[in-house]
Amino acid sequence: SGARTRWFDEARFGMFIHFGPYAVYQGQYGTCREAEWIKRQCNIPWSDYEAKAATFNPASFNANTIVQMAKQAGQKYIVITSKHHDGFAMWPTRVNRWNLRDHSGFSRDLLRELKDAATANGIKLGFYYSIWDWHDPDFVANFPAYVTKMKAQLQELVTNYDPALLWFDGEWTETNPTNPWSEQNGEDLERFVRGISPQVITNNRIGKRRPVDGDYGTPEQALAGSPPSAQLQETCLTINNTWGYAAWDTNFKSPTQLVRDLAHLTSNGANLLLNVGPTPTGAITAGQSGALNGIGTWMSVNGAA
Ligand code: FUL
Repeated sequence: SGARTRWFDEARFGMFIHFGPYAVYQGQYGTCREAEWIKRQCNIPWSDYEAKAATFNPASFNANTIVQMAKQAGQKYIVITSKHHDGFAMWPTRVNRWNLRDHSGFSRDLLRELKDAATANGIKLGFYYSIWDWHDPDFVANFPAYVTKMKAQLQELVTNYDPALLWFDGEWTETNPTNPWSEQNGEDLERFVRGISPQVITNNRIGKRRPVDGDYGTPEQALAGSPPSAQLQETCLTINNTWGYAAWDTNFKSPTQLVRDLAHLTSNGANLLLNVGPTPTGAITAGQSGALNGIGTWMSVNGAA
């Protein structure tokens, strides 16, 4: 795996993007506050969530602006949510109609735009893909049928967009005790995606986070020196508190803090995947772009980018 994962090991710093129809709620449903988990944590009925998703109109999403923002901050790769736990596909999948093209008035293909802008700027693009799917009844009712659909979606993503990396999630049992995802499912999925793209990198949540699952470990919101590991490591952090957009979450870390976190992680051989959560129109808030700008300033002052 050495040659295959080299770019990732050298990249050190990437941008995570959490974007989906949950952003339309802006972090609030009645008095309940949540972000990308709002459907589940705030008990929103599917009828409400689907109606809200139909109004999703990310017209201000500008792939080039986002890529430039990442680039000036010194980030070498971007990982965007292609499908989060709500099951909503951000690309025009043929597997179902629960996707941005078929379930909204918005016809652009944001993943394609981001791929093109990233490629033009020498930035690698990866996709987050949630195994856990709240929307598809087969996740609970007929898991093998669900897995078949999941593979069909991944086949689309890998063949149509040639992602450099796949960031799986939702394999756990902590908040989902009946989650059927197994070590064997993970190994099978790894063979499947590698069969389509021999170069693609995967994180350890493709399986059950054993050191043999995928290419790298994924500490979340945790800086603490993970014990020396057999695997590459990538810590993911939010700039404020939430992954998805929440209008009330203005608790932004300072550039100083973020540079410190980056230095801490990279000096321990880990990558940092730093998240932004665009607003429902697809804009990056001043709090988040300001933080990235501040990191970029430090990078250029110190000759690091
Ligand atoms: C977690 C998810 O449940 C969160 O919503 C977020 O995507 C984070 C990066 O991973 O497992």
